[in-house]
Formats: sequence, C-alpha cells, structure tokens
Amino acid sequence: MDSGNLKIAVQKSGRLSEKSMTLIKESGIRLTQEGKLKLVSAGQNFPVEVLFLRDDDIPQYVADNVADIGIVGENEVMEKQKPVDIIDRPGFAKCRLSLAIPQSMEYNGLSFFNGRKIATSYPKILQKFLTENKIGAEIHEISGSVEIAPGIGLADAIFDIVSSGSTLISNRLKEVEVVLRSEAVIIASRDISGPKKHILDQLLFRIHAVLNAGNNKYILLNAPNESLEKITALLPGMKSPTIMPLAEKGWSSLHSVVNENDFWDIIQKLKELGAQGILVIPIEKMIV
Ligand code: PRT
Ligand code: ZN
Repeated sequence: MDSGNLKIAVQKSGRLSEKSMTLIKESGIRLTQEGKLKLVSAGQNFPVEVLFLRDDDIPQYVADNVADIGIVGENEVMEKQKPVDIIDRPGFAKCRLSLAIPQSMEYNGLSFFNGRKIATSYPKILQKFLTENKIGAEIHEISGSVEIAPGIGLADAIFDIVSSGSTLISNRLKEVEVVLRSEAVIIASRDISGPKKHILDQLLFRIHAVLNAGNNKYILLNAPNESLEKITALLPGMKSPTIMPLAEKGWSSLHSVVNENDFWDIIQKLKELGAQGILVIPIEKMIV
C-alpha cells in the first residue's frame, strides 16, 4: 500500500549522498534515525520517505514509481534513458564526460577514434556521440576503474567522468574531447498527481529557499548620501535596498542582498563609490 508520502530516492553512499541529505535537512525535514543498513527513512515533520539506493538504479526506480523523485547525476539519467523528467538542478556534483587517450599518443581530431577500442561505463551516451560524428569505434563496457584500461592493454582510449583531471594525469592520460557536462539533478516520475504533487510543490518551494540563500549574501554598508543612487543601482536587492539615515549628517546605512557570482565585482565598485563599514552576512533561507 502506498503511504501517500512523497518518496525521495537518494544515493546511499557516494559522491552525491552528503549534499543530497544536506538539502533535505536544510529544507527543514527531520528524518527518523538512519542506521548503517537502513534502506528507508521517514520524515518526522513532513510527509516524505527517503529511499537509499545505488545511483545507477535511481532513474529506473523513479520511472517505475517506486520513488516519486530522485537526486542523481545527469550522466546516469542520460545513460539509463528512462522516461523521467528533470525538474531541478541543485547546483552540485558538476563534472564532465570526456574522451581521453594516452599522453604519449598524438591527437589530431575525432577521426583518431576510428577503429579504436574505447573503455567506458557509459556505452549509450558514447555510442550516440560516435554515431552523430560518424566514428566507427569499438565500445568496451566496464563497470569500474575505467582509467586503468589503456595501461593494461584493454583499450586504446577511455570515456569517463572527469572533474579535477587528476585521475587522468596519474594514469598518464589526456582529455581530448568533452562530450557532455553533468551535475546533480532532481528527477521526477511522470505520474505524480493530487496530494503528492502538492507535497512536491511544497518541498521544491523549500529547496529553492535553501538554494537561493546559498547563492546570496546579506550586505550592510554605510554610504555618503550623494552616492546612494548609484549604489542602489548596483544593489537592487529583492525589491530595492533598505536605506536608513545615520546619526552622522550626510550618511546613510544601506541593507540589501548580493549574488555570490557578482560579489567581488560589486564590492570593488561599492568601495569606489565611497561605501564604508561593509558587512557581508550569510543568509540561511531566502524566499523570493
Ligand atoms: O555506489 P554507487 O553506484 O551509488 O556510486 P558510484 O560509484 O557509481 O558513483 P559516485 O559516488 O562515484 O558518483 C556519483 C555521481 O557523482 C556521478 O554519477 C557523477 O554524476 C558525479 N560526479 C561528480 C562524479 C565525479 N564528479 C567524479 N569525479 N563521479 C565520479 N567521479 C570519478 C570519475 O569516475 C573518475 O574516476 O572521479 C574520477 C575523476 O575525478 P578527478 O577529480 O580525478 O578528475
Ligand atoms: Zn553507480
């Protein structure tokens, strides 16, 4: 029997686990104690159940409605080709899927791969790329430690996830083509409706408040009144900044919100406009 709770699939243990759980917890959801072998955990104050699974299995479980939504790498969603929708991008686990070859080999474009053997755990994504580019290569599917394949003579090249690039370097490989960029995504079943849809909307509302907060900072500063107009243009805030007169004549205090991405640029300009006593404070939740 379906409990009516929204079922969320997350990776049991791996690169996505901690950030997925942080997102759920920062959304104000308290879960029943998770033991080491626990497969399911229920929300104590919100109608959800969290299912702990291998990341490879998450697209299938969501497509089959065993879970309603899941947090998983986009690469797994592309590879598994299950009928699910990507509904959000929480902004972590960014990486790329790339082709890499031994450093000792010369690379002169995609035709290099014609007639070569490529080891990968992502055969479908690779096959699609090769077909689109009319390259005839042999795909050798392996499930782990793909990077050692060329060194032991199993393949001429690899197609694998790269983030810092250090795994490639330590295996004397070089990245020659980026095929796909990936990050963690929230996927949803296509059959969510009624009360579950309502729970999902509430959850996404909370998740956005958490993510917005992470991307923004609260900023307070003192500014000479003659610069206020220019400073306001730099710091639109959520509606417009709050401005209060200071006891010292000709000066005001200004409060606003600034986006992490433009942060240093804006601070520099504020200083040029005569702003002083700038305080920057993290935001815990932000509802826009
Ligand atoms: O047990 P389970 O099947 O659940 O986990 P898993 O071992 O299959 O996956 P896991 O935890 O390794 O990765 C989960 C997801 O994290 C992936 O599907 C990607 O979406 C994402 N991700 C982000 C990464 C990386 N960065 C990453 N660097 N997944 C794997 N790697 C590996 C890569 O395979 C290579 O071996 O790290 C190595 C490369 O890293 P650099 O930094 O040396 O370039
Ligand atoms: Zn996996």
